[in-house]
Amino acid sequence: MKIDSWIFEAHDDMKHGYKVKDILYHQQSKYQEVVVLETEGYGKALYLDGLLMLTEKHEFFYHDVIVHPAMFVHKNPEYVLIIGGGDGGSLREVLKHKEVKKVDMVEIDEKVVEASKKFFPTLNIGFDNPKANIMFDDGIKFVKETNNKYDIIIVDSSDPIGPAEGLFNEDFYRNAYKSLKEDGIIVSQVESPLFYEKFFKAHFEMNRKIFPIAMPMIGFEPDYPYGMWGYSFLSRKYHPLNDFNEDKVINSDIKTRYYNIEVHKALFAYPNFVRDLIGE
Ligand code: SPD
Repeated sequence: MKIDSWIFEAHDDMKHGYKVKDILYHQQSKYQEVVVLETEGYGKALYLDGLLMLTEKHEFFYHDVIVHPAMFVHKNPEYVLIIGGGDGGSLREVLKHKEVKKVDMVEIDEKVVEASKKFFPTLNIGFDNPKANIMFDDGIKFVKETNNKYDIIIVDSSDPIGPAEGLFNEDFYRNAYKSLKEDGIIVSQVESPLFYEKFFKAHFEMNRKIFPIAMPMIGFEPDYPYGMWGYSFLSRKYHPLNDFNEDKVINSDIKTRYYNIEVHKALFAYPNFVRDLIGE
């Protein structure tokens, strides 16, 4: 990865960049290149294999969406599994929910957690929480082998190339389905419908064969190319709108910077090209 006064996440026909002040961490782990930079205007940034995972300034857009809609729709989310999520952002948001009794986090790469512990004080606040159980293991293997049953599974992965590739295939989702209680919900990051159209379409075709409810959430995430970001809401029972009890949000003291009742509903309001992609 080339880093000088600018850093670019480069794709075939476009690139997305930030002005760099300093390189704080640059290591090749067993799995990927892990880089933490101090940027000029966006705080610290985490890159894995040259792809931007987050900036301190804007990570809340992503972590609010990957966590809160499912946590508020579920009637009593006590047991949560996070696959990936080594920066700690999803764990921080899950732990805001008082019903939570235990969070298992399965991160493949210890270096990502190490980088977060050293450089991301606003993200790493959950690692020492007594409800959090951090495991360094392969999430694919974990869901295949575990007998645990979770209320919520959050797949906070990197992109579908490199170590996270297997987190997007059918075997993984069939095993994850079995690791849910009968009213469990899975939320995954599924890239941008503008950028990975075929992948996005295939993800929902595949998951409609597994889950009674498999719906996209379309959010905004300025850290990523194009800004429009997709997540999947895969549910064994609860519908994200019909079973959404707004009072649960109104009566909660959880502070969020992006998520609210109207944003929750808007995540399921699809532009026409997304409707076409998912065959609606
Ligand atoms: N293109 C970037 C997709 C990365 C999604 N995961 C981000 C991890 C933040 N916890």
